[in-house]
Amino acid sequence: MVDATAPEERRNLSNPEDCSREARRILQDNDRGGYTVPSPALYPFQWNWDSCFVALGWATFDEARAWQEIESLFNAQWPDGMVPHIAFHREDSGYFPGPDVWGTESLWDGSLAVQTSGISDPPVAASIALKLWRGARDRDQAQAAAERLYPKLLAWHRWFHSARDPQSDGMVAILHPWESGRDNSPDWDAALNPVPTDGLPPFERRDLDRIDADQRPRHDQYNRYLSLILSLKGAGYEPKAAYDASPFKMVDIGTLSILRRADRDLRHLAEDLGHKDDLAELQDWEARGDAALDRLWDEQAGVFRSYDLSAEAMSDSATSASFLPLYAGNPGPERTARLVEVLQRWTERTAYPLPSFDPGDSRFDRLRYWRGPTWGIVNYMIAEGLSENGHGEWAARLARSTADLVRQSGFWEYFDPISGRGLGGDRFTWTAAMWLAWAKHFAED
Ligand code: 9WN
Repeated sequence: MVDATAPEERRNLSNPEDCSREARRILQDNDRGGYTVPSPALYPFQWNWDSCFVALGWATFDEARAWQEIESLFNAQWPDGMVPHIAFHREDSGYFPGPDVWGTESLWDGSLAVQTSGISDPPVAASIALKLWRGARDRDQAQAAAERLYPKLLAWHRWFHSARDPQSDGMVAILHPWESGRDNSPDWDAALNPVPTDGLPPFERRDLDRIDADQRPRHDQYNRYLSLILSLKGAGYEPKAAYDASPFKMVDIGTLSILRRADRDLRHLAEDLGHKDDLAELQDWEARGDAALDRLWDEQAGVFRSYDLSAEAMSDSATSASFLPLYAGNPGPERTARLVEVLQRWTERTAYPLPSFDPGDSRFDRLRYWRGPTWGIVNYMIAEGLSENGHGEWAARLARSTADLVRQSGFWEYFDPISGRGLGGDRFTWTAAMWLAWAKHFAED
């Protein structure tokens, strides 16, 4: 089982230069030739939003490699525009559920370039592509890459706004907790309860070979994850059939916020590249996104929440994703101030913010995956939103917290928000990327 970083390594990482050297090495060690794996033993394939964040890290020392990271992800895009959450470029039996469980090999007359999962991931790609494009030193390379990517990004966003929003009211749904990237968040507890688990085929989790069980989702959740995959697979992953068949239909406040920002950033990319004909469609998506975000504001609690479309009920939890509407754009000064009040309360209870779940809630669990621990990528997005909404001091605080965690504990997948102990996978690529592209600038002597 993995545990805290060796003391010697920790000493080395207290120096920011050594930290940056190690972060670059982590990306290089996990480069599989055009794509980067999150952590080789735990997640040996290409993950969608991981690759996007990782591209920001590559861009700090190898711009060509950064573009290649995003382009390799879009090589796995489905003909209907969906970009899967995992691309299984090579065989590896070390992860469950692998390609055999997803069974996407025969789809599209077997024409997929790589085997993939059958669900998507939070669409950060357009926002990352815009950052790469606007910050690029090699303009010719950036022009060519952005032109190649743009139609693919547009097709993916079209897929979200049609396949996952059949009412066209902006309430874009996820059909599996893994699509949120926040697998076992308390946001999904109530909606997962009715998911049937009778008659599931036996399966063997591989994550528990490597990580302590108290840092991972519980088994009853894995049963439900598998049951949902089988329901989508049974519908042939056909968008309408899958949407109708899925017992889990959530408007995730995280995905909705990320998509809202990505629609705006894709519009900026369209403007920069001169794709004027697409602007009206993009603006329409932005307006729908605003309307949906507005519906998810809880005035009494002063936070945004997710929404269960099947039960027609707001989720009963406030999670770190409740702050992502700051990243989406501009929630307005009053709502922003209310969110900052909640942020203040949460950080009073945790030395290393931002916890992924309300530390005052009885279900808070400082070790268990998305039910308490702090994640660097979430801190990054919320900090972007805070700084753009006039709260630079708070943004810097989250960046310093992330930098301290890395320097004290190492490049872990996630961290105990109370002790700062590293959790999950070690030498994790998106944590390395967040250091290089962002947190290192806030490291204090
Ligand atoms: C399922 C790769 C991924 C991240 C997710 C994180 C975790 C997978 C798992 O790892 O999810 O997709 O098996 O636990 O929750 O955000 O993209 O790092």
